[in-house]
Amino acid sequence: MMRIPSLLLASVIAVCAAQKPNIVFLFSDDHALQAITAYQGSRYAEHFQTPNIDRLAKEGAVFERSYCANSICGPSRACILTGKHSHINGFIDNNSSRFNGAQPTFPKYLQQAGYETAVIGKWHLVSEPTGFDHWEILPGQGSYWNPDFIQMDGSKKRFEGYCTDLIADKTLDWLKNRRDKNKPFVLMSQHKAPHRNWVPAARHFDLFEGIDLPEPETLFDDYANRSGALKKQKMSIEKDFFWGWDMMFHEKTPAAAGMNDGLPNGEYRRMTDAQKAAFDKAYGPRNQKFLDDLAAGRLDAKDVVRWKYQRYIKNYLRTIKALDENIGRVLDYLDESGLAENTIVIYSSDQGFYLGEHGWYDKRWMFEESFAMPFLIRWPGVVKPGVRSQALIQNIDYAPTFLEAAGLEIPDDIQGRSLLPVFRNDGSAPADWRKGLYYFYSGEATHRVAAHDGVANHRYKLMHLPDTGEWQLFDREKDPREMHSFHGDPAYAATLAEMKALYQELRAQYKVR
Ligand code: SGN
Ligand code: CA
Repeated sequence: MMRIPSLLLASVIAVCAAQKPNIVFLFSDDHALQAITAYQGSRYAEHFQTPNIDRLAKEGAVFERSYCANSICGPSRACILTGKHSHINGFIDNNSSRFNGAQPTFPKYLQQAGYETAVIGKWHLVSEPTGFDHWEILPGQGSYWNPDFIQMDGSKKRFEGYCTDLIADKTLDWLKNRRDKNKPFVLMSQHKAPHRNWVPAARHFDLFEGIDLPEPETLFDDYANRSGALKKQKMSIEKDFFWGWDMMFHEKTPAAAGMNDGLPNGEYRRMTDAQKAAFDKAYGPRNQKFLDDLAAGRLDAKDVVRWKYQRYIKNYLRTIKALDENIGRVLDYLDESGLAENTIVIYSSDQGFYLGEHGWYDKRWMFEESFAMPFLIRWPGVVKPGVRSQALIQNIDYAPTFLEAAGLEIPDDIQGRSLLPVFRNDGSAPADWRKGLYYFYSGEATHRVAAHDGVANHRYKLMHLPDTGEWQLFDREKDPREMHSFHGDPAYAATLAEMKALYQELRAQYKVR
């Protein structure tokens, strides 16, 4: 038999490996579709754009029917890593779960296939990352200002600066200087922004000053015509914000009686004196004006809700401004280095979020704003630029997509489906694509959202609340804001039966016990 010189063999392997696409997974925390201009219908588009994230839409595809399997941080991330629903991967909720890092994940499969793997930024799965050649993560939720990062030796290091900038710095440093350039790679660059408590970078403290951002139509939802559970959770703009933590007051600023109750402004406490001075210069006078108006009786109860909404949404979008700028820095580097050509770039976030819809902030409910997840993908030569896909996709699909992209077999126990057939079909779902999505939320104590699970297809959504035995049926074509459950309406009897059948079918398919 002819012997192949080992140098030649090594270079053949290197060439084959080089053809495997790199994967840059740009991820954030709680970024709602309503705050991405590439998603039509961003109500803020007149005042606020995400030009860098939008680049991925122009050069790649936007998935308009992209959803999570469990609308909360740790669970969504566990679904992404494993390609399996929460009841299978074991990370059920944020309060009691710990990710079992011994189970197979897509980074592990790729690592075994010769990829170099890294995760930088927010992790939030309690146990340490496994399957990564390099990692540097925020402890738990992490901080916006002067954040700590856990190092691979377990130690914690504090870095001065703004978290979003620092995560991008570390991402670029890994891409430029730290990785093994002979290997294809997968890099998960995962931001804290725009998670609560929405503290901007100093350069954005004044963005949107002097303007009122549009309010959602349902800011003053009365929760009629739906389960009584909608009145019980604690995530209302009116009642549940802390003046310090969420509304940017703090001990050293004068406040009305009782206003600094509850959680203090923890980010302010982390700042250096110079950072505090910049913060006070921006927020001090605005806080004072609010207090003066309040004291003078110029604000009624609804005006106070409106003021809180403005404070909230402006800070939320300010944190996204820094996020978008930093996504731009990474995309620029991929272009300049020539990596872009053979790199899959994704932008996504662990779930959606309420930006005042139904009077809420936060997530957890299967209602559209928090069930939906952004998903934009650029993959030169495979994903056609400018595609807007209506295929029903879910976060359990990412792992099998990455495995197939790397030329690997998809193990039978993975529950998601590779998106490659959708990419090859210019964004249209192939004939055998899924007809519905399964969703589960545990009902953990934080924010007291009721436990529920359910199914959704292109038009209808069925939710089941086990604590009360209630069914809720929504018709997004007739009622896109989900203000009315039609479960008891005789005109919807056949639809209800069909959706219940889909619910049973998907629960059986996904082995829900
Ligand atoms: C914290 C937040 C909640 C948020 C959870 C989960 N409160 O508890 O508002 O729902 O995280 O968020 S805070 O007062 O600590 O900011 S998640 O993104 O990790 O799922
Ligand atoms: Ca989150």
